[in-house]
Amino acid sequence: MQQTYPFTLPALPYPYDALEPAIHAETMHFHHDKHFASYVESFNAALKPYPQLHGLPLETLLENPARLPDSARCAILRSGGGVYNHALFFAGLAPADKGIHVPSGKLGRMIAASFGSFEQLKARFTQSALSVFGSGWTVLALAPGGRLCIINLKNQDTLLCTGYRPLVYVDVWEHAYYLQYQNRRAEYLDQIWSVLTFPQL
Ligand code: MN3
Repeated sequence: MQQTYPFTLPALPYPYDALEPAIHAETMHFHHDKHFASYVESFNAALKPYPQLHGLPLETLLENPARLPDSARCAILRSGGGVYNHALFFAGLAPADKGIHVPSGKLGRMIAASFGSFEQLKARFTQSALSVFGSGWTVLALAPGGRLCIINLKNQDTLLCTGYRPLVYVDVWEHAYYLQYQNRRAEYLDQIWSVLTFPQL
């Protein structure tokens, strides 16, 4: 996010109902306009008393925990992580008829080399996302050595500082699917592939 304090909620790059039937408009409204918005709000509130941090972009703030004031470190990392993760998640979704939903080119070849096939990546990713205990995220990431891996993140942790580059992000907090799928996380994970997009490497 190329923003500094005060941060604003990025608009969805597609209409609220554009991801149906995988993700219904009602879920998108709550998730984007309430949950994501409240992370932006609490991030700004945590930064407000510290003018020395106001000129720094989100990534810089999260990458340098030691620079943050002791009294606000936890609040800034949690709320900023929520802003960062949701920004990546929503930007990584697209209507079924737009964006790359089946990886091709270099990434397609890397997936075949690392997982055997796209179907096997999906199975492994789903298994990992089902194993998230409590709240968190599942991410397909490029490791520093160029290897692909699937990583679960707890709460609003991020991959910043790790050297891993996130490629595909899935929110597995219950608020991401409960309205539509209730406890059926596996069904949400099965449906989300039709709207998840892959970058061109
Ligand atoms: Mn969420």
